[in-house]
Formats: sequence, structure tokens, C-alpha cells
Amino acid sequence: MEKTLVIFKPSAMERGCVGQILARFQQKGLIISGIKMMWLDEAILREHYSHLVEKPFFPHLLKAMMASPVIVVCLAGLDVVNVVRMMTGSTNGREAQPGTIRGDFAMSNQENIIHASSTAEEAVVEIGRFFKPEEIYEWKPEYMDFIYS
Ligand code: YYY
Repeated sequence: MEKTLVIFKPSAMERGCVGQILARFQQKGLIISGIKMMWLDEAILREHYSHLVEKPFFPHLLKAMMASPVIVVCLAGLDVVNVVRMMTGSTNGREAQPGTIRGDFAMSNQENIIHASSTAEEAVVEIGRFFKPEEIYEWKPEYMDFIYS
């Protein structure tokens, strides 16, 4: 089954909304395949946001992503990359649709609560960046037939 990477950013940690958002993913029928807490450093962020290192806001982004520990989650499900991006909403919380995570929890372009992989290819790379192979569990709950049939 397809997998994606979600990072609960310091904005989610500080505001105490990790549980509410994780509950949305579980309610949707997505499976938690891996979960852990870590403090990101500049090296991993430069790799993760390599497409943004030249942007003027990059130093602020670095600081914001290192403001607290984060929780990284690997979610599994059919078309999970696309499903999670749709649930996440647009980058800027003020433009994100109500009902999406950023639309419901964010008013900022930067403090936008979670990161979610953009494509299936990117998800594979990102999961490998944040998790060791043995930290990802290949399992599915018994109720899956009631979600996907
Ligand atoms: O994938 P997504 O997070 O929606 O957007 P990206 O364009 O990859 O940007 C990554 C990250 O950078 C975004 O979630 C917040 C931050 N950022 C920012 O601080 N200011 C901007 N003008 C654009 C993005």
C-alpha cells in the first residue's frame, strides 16, 4: 500500500493540536505505519527543503522548524499521498479551504501545522530521510475491508 510522510511542525506541537489532527487521519481510514518524535537539525532541513534554500524566507523557515521537537508520521493507504495533501490544504493557511487541516488550524504561510509529501516519489525519499527501515511497520488492521471494499 502507498505511504506518505507527515511532519507535525512546531506550530502543531506548541498549539497542542497533534492529537486532533492525527485523529482526522485515523478517522479517514489511514494506517499509522511509523511514528516518532525528533528534534530536526539544519542538515536534515536543508535536505528536506532543498527546493527552498535560496528563498529569502529560508532562514525563518529553518528557525521555525527547529523551534521545538516535531512528530514524524508515516501513513499508509490507497492513494494516501494525494488524500493527505487534499486533507492538508494550500500552503498559506489564509488561503486553505475550510475543512482542510491548514484551513481549520492555520492563519500563516509558514506556521502551517503540518508537512505532507507532494508526490509518491517524494514520499519514498522523505520516509527514508526520517525513518530507519525497521521503524516502518507493514501491517493492516482487520477493519480494512470495511474501508476500501
Ligand atoms: O508543500 P508545502 O508545505 O505546502 O509548500 P512548499 O512550497 O514546499 O513550502 C514548504 C514550507 O516552506 C511551507 O510549508 C512553509 C514554508 N514557506 C514559507 O515560510 N514562506 C513561503 N512564502 C512559502 C513557504
